[in-house]
Amino acid sequence: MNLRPPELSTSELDGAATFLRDSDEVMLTSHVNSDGDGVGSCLALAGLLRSLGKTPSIVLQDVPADTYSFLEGFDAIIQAEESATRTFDRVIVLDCPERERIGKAEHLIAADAVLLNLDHHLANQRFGDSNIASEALCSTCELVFHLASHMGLEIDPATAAQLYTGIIFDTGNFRYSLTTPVSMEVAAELVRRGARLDRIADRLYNNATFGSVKLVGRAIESLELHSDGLFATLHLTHQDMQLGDPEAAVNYGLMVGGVEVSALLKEEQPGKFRISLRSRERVDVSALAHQFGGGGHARAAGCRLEGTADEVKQRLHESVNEALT
Ligand SMILES: [Mn+2]
Repeated sequence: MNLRPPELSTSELDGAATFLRDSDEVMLTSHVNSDGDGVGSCLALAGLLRSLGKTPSIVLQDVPADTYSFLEGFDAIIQAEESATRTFDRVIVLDCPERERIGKAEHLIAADAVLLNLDHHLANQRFGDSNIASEALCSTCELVFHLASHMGLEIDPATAAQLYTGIIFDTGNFRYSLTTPVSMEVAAELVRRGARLDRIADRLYNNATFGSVKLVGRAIESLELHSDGLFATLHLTHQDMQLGDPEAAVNYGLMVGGVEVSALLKEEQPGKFRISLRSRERVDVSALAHQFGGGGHARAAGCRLEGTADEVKQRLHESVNEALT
């Protein structure tokens, strides 16, 4: 079954396929604080490379969330700091728009290494020696599926589960605007190949800690509206953050009718905030996050800001107002 979208050219896929076939010992990495798509795509591509007789190593700056530990190969992921004694001269960077965002995994890349970059972010900088960065794809996992199909590689149930995980993570269960008919068809094909959709959804969405669920309540308590109800903020203090990390709380801002942008301020260190941004339709929050050194997608993005909570809200508020005019 050929599901490939027209935006993905045969020559691009051929280039990536040649890179994979010419690799032997190869490092796979993704952006810092890797998410479901980064982890899923690294694990899936590693499995596909092994099926070609290659020796892939997944190296990430941060140990991924335990949420993903049910995926095959999770335990073999190497944390960048632990193994900086060796370097790789062939590297595949997945789901990462800028080379800087791989963080400490950079230490394991040889100075003259050849890089393949596989991604779907809007602002991808094409920093690889070969690149596929198509915004027509819902996720890097979808891209890995098209690449595997193009190469005629078999997708076994473990690979199907890894790819399906990234697709539902990045599409918010097929709700965000980057979901295409093709991404749904790819997901259906992965279910056909053995991805257990009930089990995967349960692991991803019903697996939070007690503290994180309680924290959603605190975040909702902190909900404020600005700009005549167009901009919502939620704020978790440094003290709150000791209980957990309720990323999904940002979505409660958008549940209020009329809100165009929702921002969740998480004070990870005193005076240092990690900001999650979500938008309905009018504002490209990846552009907004980019103003503050962050990035992401048009409807979901993030950045970091320093100051008091009020100062941070004010700066975000000004940028949102600018974006709305
Ligand atoms: Mn992604």
